[in-house]
Amino acid sequence: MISRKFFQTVVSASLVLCSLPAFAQTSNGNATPVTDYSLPELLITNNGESIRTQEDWENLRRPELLSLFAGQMYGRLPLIPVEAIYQVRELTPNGGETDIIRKQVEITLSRNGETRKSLLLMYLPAQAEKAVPVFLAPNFKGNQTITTDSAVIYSQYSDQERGIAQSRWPVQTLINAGYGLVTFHYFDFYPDDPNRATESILPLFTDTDYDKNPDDNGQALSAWAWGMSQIMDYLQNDDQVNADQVILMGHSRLGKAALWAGAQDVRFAMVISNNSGCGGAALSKRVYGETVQQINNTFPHWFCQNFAQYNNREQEMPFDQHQLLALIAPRPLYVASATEDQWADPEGEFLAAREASKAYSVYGLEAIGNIEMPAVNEPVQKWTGYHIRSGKHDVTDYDWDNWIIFANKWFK
Ligand code: GTR
Repeated sequence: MISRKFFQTVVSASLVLCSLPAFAQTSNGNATPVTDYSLPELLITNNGESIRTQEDWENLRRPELLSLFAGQMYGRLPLIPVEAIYQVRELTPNGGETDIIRKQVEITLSRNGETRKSLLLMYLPAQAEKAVPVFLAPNFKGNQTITTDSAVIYSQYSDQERGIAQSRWPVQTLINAGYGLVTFHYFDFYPDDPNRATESILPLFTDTDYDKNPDDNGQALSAWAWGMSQIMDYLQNDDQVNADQVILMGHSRLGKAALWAGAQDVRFAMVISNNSGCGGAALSKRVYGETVQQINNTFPHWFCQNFAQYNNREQEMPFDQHQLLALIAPRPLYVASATEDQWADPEGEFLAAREASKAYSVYGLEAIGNIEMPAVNEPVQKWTGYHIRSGKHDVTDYDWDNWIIFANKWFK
């Protein structure tokens, strides 16, 4: 639990940002006012010191914020190394017929007498003369669902049909742009069900009985983020991948996990959040769309137990999601929203990204800055990027095209 003194310090350091009320549509169609709220300061430490330099940000404020998110929201996992074995299960080099290399790598992770496996599906440009930048993006339904390619090995926890999710995965577009794609089924690290914790990676470290665990123990979001870092370990060992140019992309709940992974693990060179909403890029204190109570009740296995203390108490939270986005600084960050995804609060996602610009300014970098919310389908791309596209909660070619343009700014 946070101490009262700490809480008061943070509250007194708050900045009143919004005293509207603006009116908003929630997913059930009710117009609800966005309540008055104030955001905890980004660049003032718990002791009230102002952060002006890169060193102070990295040595003082960044660790405080990381610890707050770990202790109060996403939970902690022990930073104990596990034994990792990498095995190439299938490799199709360019046989003259295609410009794509397909590679499927199994990662076996062991500790504490427990073993878990994750299967990576990789597509890489065959013409590349050197190691390539890659998008690392978990999939929802199994590797075989992202393409109709019949050589793709089924992910262990999925029997869903080949190709059913292919509209979200423009493999050829990525290859043409010179990028590789690395994907895996997120169930590999925690099958997304509160009753399946024993099948997750948690038993490698800890008891899965919630009652026996400290309230800051990580659950599914932590496990997914941890998995992303394990994959990063593998990518650092793969000569065909430029491990200094790994772009982590996650959609929706996987956008939440990608942000948490990117915040903790600075090896990810760029992070993209797509429609990540509550617990992702959206400000919780706006209480617009999905609320803290709704997310904790529907998904009791996502966050740590401590997070439930903020159910219906968003204004008492000593942190908010602009601070999570700031933890990506100085690395490029892109936040994407969709007009029909009001459940994820597009404006709250934008405002968090805008506030996070302050952390980039500490590095002298021009992030999206203090602008108004951009018009629909008019991306803003500075050191950080943002767009709101027309349409629903989804991953579309429009999103990928803009992420490629953004990635090209840094990696080409
Ligand atoms: C919803 C959830 C959101 C988002 C979404 C998804 O049911 O309320 O927070 O994570 O699922 O992951 O598709």
